Amino acid sequence: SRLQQLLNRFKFRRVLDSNPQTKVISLLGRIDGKDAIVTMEKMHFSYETNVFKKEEGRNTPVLHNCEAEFSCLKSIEEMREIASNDIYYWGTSVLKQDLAANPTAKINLIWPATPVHIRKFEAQSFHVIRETPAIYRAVVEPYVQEMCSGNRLKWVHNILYHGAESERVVYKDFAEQDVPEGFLVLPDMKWDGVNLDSLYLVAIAFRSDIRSLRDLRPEHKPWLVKMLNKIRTVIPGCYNYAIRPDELRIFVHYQPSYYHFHIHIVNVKHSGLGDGISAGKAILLEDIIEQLNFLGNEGFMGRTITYVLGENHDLWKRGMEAAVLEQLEKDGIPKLPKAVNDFS
Ligand code: M7G
Repeated sequence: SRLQQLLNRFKFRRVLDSNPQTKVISLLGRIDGKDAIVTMEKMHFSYETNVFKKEEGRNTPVLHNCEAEFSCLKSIEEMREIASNDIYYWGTSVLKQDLAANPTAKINLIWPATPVHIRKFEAQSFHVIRETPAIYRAVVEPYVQEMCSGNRLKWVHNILYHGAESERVVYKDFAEQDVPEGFLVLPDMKWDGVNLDSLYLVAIAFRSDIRSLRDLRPEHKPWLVKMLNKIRTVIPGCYNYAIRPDELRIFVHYQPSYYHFHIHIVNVKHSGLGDGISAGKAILLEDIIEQLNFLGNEGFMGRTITYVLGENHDLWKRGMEAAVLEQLEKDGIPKLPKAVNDFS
């Protein structure tokens, strides 16, 4: 495969980040002289599966809940006991792997990676910041405009208009493809496509006038409600009803990485996603819809939004750092005492 060929030419430079809890490591390197980011994630276990089975005397198949072929214990191939003590036993094992049903790891490659990508993946410090409408207009909007130009949204346009990943689209809302209300749903790049416990889909709107949460106004409410309900109606069926509508965490990021309106759809069980679903980053679509009842005509454009921003994000140096210092002072939060470095 093309991915395999590219990875074969990968020349390692350094580790960008490594997280033993999420079992994710991100490496920076070069392929053919251009920057490349490889992210590897150890996959979770599978246990149960849902299948429809034909039963005697019925003409509609019945949904069966059963143990998956590669469920945790069934897949043990080799085993070594480390120790035991009283009623406690522990050891390590090698599990049977299968590329389709039980892969070992998920691998993402971004190539050629831009400096914005590299900074996003790199370990960094985060700050809670308050973005007022005035700061949005002065600092963020010009940045958003820059991010909308150039090639950064190419992958989105490829999906919407050029058939990229088309065989993976699980739902497409079409009256006509170019109807501004339309959207489609497909597996997110973050999902391994196998394990439903970590189900991660992304819904992408066809319209391009909504760059982020900030552009949402009360007139968009019916459209958002329609998408929310369509998603909850259709997605469980796409996955054999192994997931219920109320087990989908449906949210939007602020700040997003890509300024074309899209919605994250994730199994509620799944929380091992870095900061992707934490407070200060993910906002439930339900809450967005509800807030539009109260925000007045300009919608989110008139609201102060508090969120978490990493120091590597361009917005930090472009004005957010200064804004935070100003806000802390205005709120009367005491300045930190100057620390002397005493490590020796
Ligand atoms: P975001 O909130 O703008 O950025 O969401 P984030 O990456 O910081 O969460 C964009 C979502 O689209 C993310 O969940 C990405 O994993 C996903 N995504 C990004 N790209 C480049 C692709 C792609 O090419 N295909 C698919 N299927 N998903 C993508």
